[in-house]
Amino acid sequence: MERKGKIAASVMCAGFDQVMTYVREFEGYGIEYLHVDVMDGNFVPNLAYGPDFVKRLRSLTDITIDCHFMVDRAEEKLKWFDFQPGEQVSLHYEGTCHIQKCLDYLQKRGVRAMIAINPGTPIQVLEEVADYIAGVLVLTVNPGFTGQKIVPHTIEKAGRVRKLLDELGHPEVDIEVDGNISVENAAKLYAQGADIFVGGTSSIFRPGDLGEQIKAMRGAIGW
Ligand code: S6P
Ligand code: MG
Repeated sequence: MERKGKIAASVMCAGFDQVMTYVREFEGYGIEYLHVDVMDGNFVPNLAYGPDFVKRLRSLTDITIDCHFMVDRAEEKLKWFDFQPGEQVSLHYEGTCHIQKCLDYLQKRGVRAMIAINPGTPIQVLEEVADYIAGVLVLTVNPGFTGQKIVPHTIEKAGRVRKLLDELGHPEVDIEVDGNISVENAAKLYAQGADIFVGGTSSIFRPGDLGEQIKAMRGAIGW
């Protein structure tokens, strides 16, 4: 059966005044996730979205929240958000001393717990947490900002992550990719086994017709 990639639209790329206009359009186009970047100014040199924003967004749409935590001491901040069953939350390996405990906490609440790995994070860290995750978020840029260029080796790294997860007996664990996911890069990452693609300024938020941008992205990921 053909594998159909999913799109997680990055809310940070919408502009604060346009968020709900985009969300209504995304609903019409069947976009699977809203990717919400949480940044604390320490783990990454930028600030973005907190618990009140996520709570309000959740109340306004049925599109599933996909929350990307870029924070230090994630074990504390996680509890500020009332994550719901079925939602997706990714935590960086380096964002807490208690990564397994945090992933287990989320999983036990029915949340799709994901581990996020930076371009420089060794994939072997997955060996210790593969039983506690629904997915791996492979950062294809060093996180913090929109509009960056892909770190080239992360394309084949996504393939190595797929192979390792399969070897560990976890073919069901999804791979999400985030950062400069243009249509061209999405096609390459899809070929490496990626399942969920963060749509940002490189793809669906490019100037032009949103429907056409989404169609081009879908075309690159197995639709
Ligand atoms: C930034 C964040 C990302 C961006 C998204 C932007 O580090 O984690 O989710 O919002 O990657 O997409 P683009 O196409 O501008 O790189
Ligand atoms: Mg992100």
